[in-house]
Amino acid sequence: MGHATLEAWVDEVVRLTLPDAIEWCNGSDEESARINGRLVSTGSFIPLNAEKHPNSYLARSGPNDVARVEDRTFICSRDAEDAGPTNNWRAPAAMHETLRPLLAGAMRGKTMYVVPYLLGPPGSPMAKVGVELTDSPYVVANLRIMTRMGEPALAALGETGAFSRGLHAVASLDPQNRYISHFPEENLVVSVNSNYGGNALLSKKCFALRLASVLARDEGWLAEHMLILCLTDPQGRKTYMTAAFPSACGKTNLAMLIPPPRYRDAGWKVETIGDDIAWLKFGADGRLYAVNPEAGFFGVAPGTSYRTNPNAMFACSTNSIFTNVALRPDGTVWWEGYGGAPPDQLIDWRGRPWTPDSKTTAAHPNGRFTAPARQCPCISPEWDRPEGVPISAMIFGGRRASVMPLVYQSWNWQHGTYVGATMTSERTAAAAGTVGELRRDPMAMLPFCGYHMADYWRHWLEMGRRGGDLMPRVFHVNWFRKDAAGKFFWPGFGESIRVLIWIAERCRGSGPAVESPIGWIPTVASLDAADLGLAQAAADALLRIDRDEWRAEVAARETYLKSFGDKVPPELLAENAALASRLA
Ligand code: GTP
Ligand code: SPV
Ligand code: MN
Repeated sequence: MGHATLEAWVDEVVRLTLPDAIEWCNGSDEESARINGRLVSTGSFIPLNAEKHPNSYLARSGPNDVARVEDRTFICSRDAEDAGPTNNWRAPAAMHETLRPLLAGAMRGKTMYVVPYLLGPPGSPMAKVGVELTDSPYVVANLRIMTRMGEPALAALGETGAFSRGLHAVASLDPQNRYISHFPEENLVVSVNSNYGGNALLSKKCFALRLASVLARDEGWLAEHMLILCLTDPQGRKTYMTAAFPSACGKTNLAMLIPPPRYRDAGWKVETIGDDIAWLKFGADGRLYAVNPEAGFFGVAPGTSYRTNPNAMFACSTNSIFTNVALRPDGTVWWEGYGGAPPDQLIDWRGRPWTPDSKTTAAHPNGRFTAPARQCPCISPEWDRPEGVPISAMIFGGRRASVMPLVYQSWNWQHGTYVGATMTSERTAAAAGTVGELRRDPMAMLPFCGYHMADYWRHWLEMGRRGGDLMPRVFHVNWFRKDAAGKFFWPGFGESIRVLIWIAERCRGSGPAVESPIGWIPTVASLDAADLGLAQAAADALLRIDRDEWRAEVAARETYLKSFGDKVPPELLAENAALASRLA
């Protein structure tokens, strides 16, 4: 028996987009082989070296279709006020009118795939079903890695189950007519004219964050742009943490951290539960539990190496897709920061010959790997636990060359909400825009919050009132502070274990800290960084709170918060005023 609502929607989309064929996906190996074969035969997939990268492929996107496009992303709520000042808004009826001619006949000559997928562990009370209709076999191949696609979704859906709808048409890839449009009241996303990442894999940012954040507001939970990790100490005690960093600011890397030998030998361990998105809900014991809605990683390739993140390198060594990276003559991949000297000869991400003398990068800075989470050597055995894992710490962070210390702890949930709401980070290549430009990115959710940002802050505060003292402790980190020569003070990657250990100790109520105007900070000694070879001045600078810089920061935050008008929660203005007086 079928699902009448789903079938009716499929019929409606078929009548509009006029595909030549329809394929219902079940996620089987046989189906995957067939779709990958089709991608190879059309040249969309280049099979990689069968020994070094079994069942793996390289894909190249359109050169003007390489990242999320925030200016082409729309929240089409009935009321403009619900989208808020940080989102582009269009009236739902007007957007449907705009989309109709772009979709009409858009799938002519193509196959439309019906892709049911489950977000969250099977059997989890938090799991949700989505269905994406797409004419892109590349999207299907990616969704098969990124989600629990096919059977697990159909089982959860039954004949009457609810699902979120995503309609995706590649169309002509015309950037002027590119629309990533969300209709929260219809539980619907429509994406046309892009075939890249978060614009086209509608399970990811479109459903698991933008639509889900609206569901979370209405149902009393949180949908966040956060990694989830487990830190195990030498006594075997586990501390579960989430961290929200903006795109390309280190979530995947922190989630897969390998402690340096001294810590590993002592018994410290980090395991990954998720690297990009967390759904958090109160458990029966009143604590906040997190699940990873995804089943794969869509990770930034450049900078990923056997030195910086071996776990990611192993995860994407087989059954993976690489998009917009460089190809070596032997059918393996390469990117800037891969490690070692650049090869003499490459084919760059656009398919052109490349040599170390070339003026352009070999890989696109937002080139990515799509890899199954279960292949990650450090994946937690609890990563698909239906009930999720209880979170003790939530960490915010961004790229800040100055001002922000390595780490500090907020006083409480309300102050932590303020710390998240006032986050600022340098822009990266993950979205179209000027790389390096400083911008506010509250909770790393600026591009992903599906409703009014100030209402979202209210929802955070409301969650805190419900959770009371059982809420996670909230921290802020910055791996990207620079010295006068522009070099990072902090070695980052595995060495950041020291910061996680301090955080875990603080969650247990121990761990030395000094009170600063902005929150508790560790002492240099408690970071156990003597072996890092940091000069004392650098070590001090990592934790320095410069009052003049901070006074300017607080003034800028006041302007920012007040730009949300009446809607800004008074608690956040009060926190800013309190910080101002502590700095005075
Ligand atoms: P999205 O998938 O876009 O949401 O990004 P992400 O937050 O998972 O970022 P990711 O971990 O992929 O890191 C992005 C870039 O930052 C990569 O080039 C990393 O090598 C670099 N990076 C990550 N952690 C560190 C760190 O501790 N120090 C430094 N200097 N660079 C880092
Ligand atoms: C991000 O940009 O935060 C990503 C990649 O994780 S994308 O799926 O394109 O959103
Ligand atoms: Mn992301």
